[in-house]
Amino acid sequence: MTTLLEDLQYRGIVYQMTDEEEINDMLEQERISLYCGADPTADSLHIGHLVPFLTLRRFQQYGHRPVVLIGGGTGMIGDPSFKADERKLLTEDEVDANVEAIKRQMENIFDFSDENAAVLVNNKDWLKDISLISFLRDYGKHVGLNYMLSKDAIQSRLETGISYTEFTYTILQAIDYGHLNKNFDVRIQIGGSDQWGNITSGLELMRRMYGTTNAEGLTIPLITKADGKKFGKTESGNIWLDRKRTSPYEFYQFWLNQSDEDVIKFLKLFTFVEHEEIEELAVSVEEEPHLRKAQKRLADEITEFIHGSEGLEEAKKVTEALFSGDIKSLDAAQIKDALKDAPSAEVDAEDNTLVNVLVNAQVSPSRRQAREDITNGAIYINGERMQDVNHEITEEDKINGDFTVFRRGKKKYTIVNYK
Ligand code: 383
Repeated sequence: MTTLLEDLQYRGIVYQMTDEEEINDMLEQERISLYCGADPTADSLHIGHLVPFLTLRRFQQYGHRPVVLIGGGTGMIGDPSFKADERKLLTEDEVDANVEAIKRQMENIFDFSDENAAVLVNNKDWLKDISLISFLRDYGKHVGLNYMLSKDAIQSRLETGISYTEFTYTILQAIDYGHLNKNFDVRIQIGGSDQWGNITSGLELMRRMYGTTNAEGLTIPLITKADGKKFGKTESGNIWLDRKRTSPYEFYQFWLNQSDEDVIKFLKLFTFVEHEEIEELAVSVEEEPHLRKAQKRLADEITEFIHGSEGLEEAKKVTEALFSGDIKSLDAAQIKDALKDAPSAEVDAEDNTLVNVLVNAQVSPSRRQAREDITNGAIYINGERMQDVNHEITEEDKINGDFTVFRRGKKKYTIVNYK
């Protein structure tokens, strides 16, 4: 049997550990509690949050208890770690609303019911009661200024500027670790590599305040891509877990489109697929890359995990419809979603001969070409071939009485709206 730490190492999940031997002993000999936090800076998590929280789940599968922290208190301040600029403060109402939204997402990711059920906490519950005098006397007194200034995570900000507010952030996260260690017996804090400074601040504060020596920290590497581009971003921005921000189809496509160079690494980091199967998929990437088996497995696994089996089915249905051209099987919202990146045009509803619409919407470059395209069978209206040069666009050709999807040739889609 692989140990938990061996599994994490196989998957490339471990970047730094305060004490590898201690951590391994703890994990092998005891059932411990450990935590990871997220600040409610938006009303959804994005895939940049996934690896740390999936890692918490891996610990849960090995019998440990995850404590999931949502930073309703720290979210009022803003973590400066490796951030180029000062954050704009959110209002308390905004933060509270974001906390609720993220809570719901966490509830989908973790098991809150079994034996070593996950626990969800909000640091506003304890941070809000600390008075200014207590903050300065009871906590601040144990934190050396040189120590804080030496942290990599804020070094760059010393040049560009950092407010006292954000500078203090690390003390709040340190207070959290102490609180969770005392009240929930939390022994490890995990986070992305950007959190190393905050995690070690916590250990330092606990050692000084309470003499704690049985707590550790572990960080996860920054996720990189073989092409050097930033992971997790597309043209349209972040890939979010909230389906209203990133649809299951778009989410699925994101994973399906990962390169052969990256796909095995991502299978290890983002899925619970067993080592043996991952190795088989690695062989498949080498020997039969055109089948894209690894990409399909990756996309299936994560989409189902985040959006459930219905979400995955929907994503596949849209993918399939677009591939076969049978878009009639989709509803209006699914079509818009599938063709989000396709060009769209607005044409005069009165000027409704097919030839004119094709030219005005720039589907075909000229009237002559449009007629040729039609007779050649290259033009599709809502997925159905149209070979009548004299066709006129009527209400029947409008999906929901609203828009028409034209296709020229195999793949060139255009969405046409009417004015
Ligand atoms: C707050 C209070 C705690 C412990 C942690 C926090 C949040 C932490 C933070 N984390 C990031 C976030 O919220 O800012 N100060 O967006 C991200 N995390 C995780 C991981 C990551 C980090 O939520 O590297 C990516 O997802 O640590 O950037 O007591």
